[in-house]
Amino acid sequence: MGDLKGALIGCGFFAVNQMHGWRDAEGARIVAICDCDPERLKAVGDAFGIQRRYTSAEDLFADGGFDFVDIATTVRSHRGLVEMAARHGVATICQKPIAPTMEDAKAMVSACAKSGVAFMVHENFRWQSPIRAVKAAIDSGAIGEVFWGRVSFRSGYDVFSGQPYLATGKRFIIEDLGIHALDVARYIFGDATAVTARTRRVNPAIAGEDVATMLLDHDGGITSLVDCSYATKLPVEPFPETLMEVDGSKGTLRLTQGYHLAVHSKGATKLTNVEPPALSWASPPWHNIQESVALIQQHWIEALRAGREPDTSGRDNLETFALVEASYLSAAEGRTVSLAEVL
Ligand code: NAD
Ligand code: 89V
Repeated sequence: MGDLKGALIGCGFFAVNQMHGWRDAEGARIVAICDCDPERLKAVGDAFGIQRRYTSAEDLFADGGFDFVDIATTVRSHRGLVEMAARHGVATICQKPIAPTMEDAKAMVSACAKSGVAFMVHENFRWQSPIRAVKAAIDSGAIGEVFWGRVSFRSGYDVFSGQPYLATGKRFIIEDLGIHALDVARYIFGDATAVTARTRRVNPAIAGEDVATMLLDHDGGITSLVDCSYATKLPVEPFPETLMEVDGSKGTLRLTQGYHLAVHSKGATKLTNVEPPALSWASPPWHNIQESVALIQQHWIEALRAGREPDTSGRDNLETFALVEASYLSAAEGRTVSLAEVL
């Protein structure tokens, strides 16, 4: 079977990781790229040797010649581009956050379903190998039945220099980063039914909230805490590590800074280093995220070829996006919000 052909739209800050991932992927390659900014288009086109270049997505789709599109633009353009792909019958990956509103997100899922095209949200944090190691340890039964958990991302890293738009939106940390941690909570503890959230802005130079704390009720009775901050100045900067604590009926699990996994069970503690490999193109400390980009892209290729729904399909991601919407609503109104209110 020949390689799947892909086109990438949006040649910005993060897309470079995606282009590296595609270059190394087995079974797919990028044949065309698009960005409305000609300089960014040229930089990525030259770096990755892509000749077919477009400044307009309409022109890209009109010319066609690819099996899927990878949308790596910022959130405002997601709905228009996903609907355009659906109209052209092209399978689609879209970066997180899926959309600015639940109405847009649902319309995108529905457009792809009506056209019969596969649709995956690039929600990569659950593909990080330390998170996979946590899941495997729980699935092994070592800590028994899980009843409590925490997903934590606290940092003082300057994300604004690489992604200046993050400082300007009314929404910041839940929409951009908390969304990953909320998805990890779903992946590990199951779907949530309600959320209680508190937010605040510590950094006066940005428009949105940079600290958020979310208490989740999960379907199976598990309670989890999802907390994130970009206002936390630690002696050793943990960016971009997601830390975890899980308590079960027979033991506990801790994923601590430095990619240390401790599984405590039957009176013994097993310590494992779960640091992800730094791929040849990686730039630490981003190697954790970068590895997960390569893994989710490989998953897409396999799912598309097998005609299987990808793990983070648009349909699945509505549940994660609902947690984002419910968290903002909860924080604004100071009450617990049921997911059914926003879904
Ligand atoms: P960016 O602003 O650096 O890049 C976006 C690019 O898209 C720009 O070059 C812009 O010119 C182009 N663009 C915008 N609208 C377009 C359109 N309609 N047609 C063609 N080109 C268009 O942004 P970024 O930091 O690379 O973020 C892009 C997306 O990636 C965001 O949704 C962000 O949340 C997400 N992101 C994800 C991760 C992750 O780990 N999954 C990490 C960082 C960013
Ligand atoms: O993963 C992301 O979406 C990034 C960052 C880690 C900087 O928050 O925007």
